[in-house]
Amino acid sequence: DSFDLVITNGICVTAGDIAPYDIAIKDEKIVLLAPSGSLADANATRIIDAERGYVTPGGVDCHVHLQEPAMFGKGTSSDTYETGTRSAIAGGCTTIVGFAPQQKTEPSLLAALAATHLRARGNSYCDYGLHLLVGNPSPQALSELAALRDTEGVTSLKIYMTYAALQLRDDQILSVLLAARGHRILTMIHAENGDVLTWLTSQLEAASLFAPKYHATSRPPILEAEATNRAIALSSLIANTPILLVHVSDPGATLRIRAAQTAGQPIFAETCPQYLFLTRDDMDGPGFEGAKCVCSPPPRDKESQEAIWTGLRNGTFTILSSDHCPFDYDDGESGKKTCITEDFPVGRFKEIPNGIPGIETRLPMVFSSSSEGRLSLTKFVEVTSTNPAKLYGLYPKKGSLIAGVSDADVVIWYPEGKDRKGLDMTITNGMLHHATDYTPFEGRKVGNWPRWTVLRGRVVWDRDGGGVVGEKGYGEFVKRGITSYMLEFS
Ligand code: DUC
Ligand code: ZN
Ligand code: ZN
Ligand code: ZN
Repeated sequence: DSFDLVITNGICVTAGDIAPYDIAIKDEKIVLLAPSGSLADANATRIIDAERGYVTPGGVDCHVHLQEPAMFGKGTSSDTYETGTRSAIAGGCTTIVGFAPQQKTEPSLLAALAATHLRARGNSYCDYGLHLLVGNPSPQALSELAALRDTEGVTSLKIYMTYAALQLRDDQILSVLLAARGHRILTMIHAENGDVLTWLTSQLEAASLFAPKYHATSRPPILEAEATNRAIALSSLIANTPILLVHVSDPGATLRIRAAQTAGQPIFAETCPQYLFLTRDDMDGPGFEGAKCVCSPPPRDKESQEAIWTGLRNGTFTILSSDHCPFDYDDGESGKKTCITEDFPVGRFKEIPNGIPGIETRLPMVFSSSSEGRLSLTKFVEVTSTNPAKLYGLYPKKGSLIAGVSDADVVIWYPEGKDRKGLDMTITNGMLHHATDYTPFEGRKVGNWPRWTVLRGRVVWDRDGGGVVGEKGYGEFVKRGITSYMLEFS
């Protein structure tokens, strides 16, 4: 038999175990797992010697904003589908799920989806799915859920409890949850109390407090905990409809989520690298640099970081996504994070687009933490690949290394130990492949990086042999099924 690609001499890590075996790939699929070294001389078009480096399933990042029209009123995405997905594969991520945003003035979800397909199609380096971002839960929109699921392969929605342009009232949230439940569609919720943070923002502005660091003051942790609690309460009213709380940053919110899970409610939660690696002090940088770390919810304090790590370890958080939501710091007119004007010489936190880039740094930063004992390697794979694939109906095509079943999406890391070529690197924006003019993680050390990224059997990233060697357009739209987790709650 001849294979397209063999990966020999690697130490494979899945959510279930760590073991040395060889992987054979044919026609875009993993077709065989065999004892380590046994395929070293196999008949294959290409053989990669992993040199005892770890081999993991390709990363699955299900919270990525690319090329969305200005939804929050300010800022233009600094990455397109092309540049964002190029950045993804260079960081070991082989599948993303982006957002198709429906504006408040737009009655149809299907129309919003079609508009996003036009931006993404033919432009992606990695495989991708789409969530519907519901800005207007009109009767028409909610009547389209069946078609979304059965025809379009879209099985999840995102709704907001904040942002004037998107914020839903509680009764609207209930309508969305009820409709979603009927079709076993998963609802993602951005839980911050929008009315209160708008009021706090006016208070700060009235006191002439405009600097980036006041972004954190305007969004204290209790706003997130309150809205998280409310979202959980609303989901319980609809016979415990499963929900996913996105980008959780606050220990109080985390405790509430854990309590609901302990009580048997189907509550899922996501966190992001910014809540593990940044604090609010990073928004107090020199000059206006603090704007580079402005995202919502804002990074919190050191103790909160510890609580979020604990929540990852103990399973409160099902997934870890990047929430890549990029805006240039200072490039061109639109989308700038610097909003310094004559009237506002220290800028104006209220005008800073909320969101940071991180699609490429997510896996290396969190993987490196495992060598510091923060997260086991199996847990790393679970929260960055396997669980996102299960949660969003991509499993077992994505998120694992199952012979005969899984797509051949694989990341090969550098061998650990002496002569660790490529290890102990310092992140700089210059080495990244997005189009954004900064990274909030500039200067941070990482202990490893994807050496090769393989997408459906093709090497698309070869760090020592050309860098990005994949092509735009090779990435395919993936129709998703019903969340694996919801099958338990039918
Ligand atoms: N929410 C997100 O999910 N991404 C960036 C901005 C925001 O508030
Ligand atoms: Zn194909
Ligand atoms: Zn959000
Ligand atoms: Zn987001």
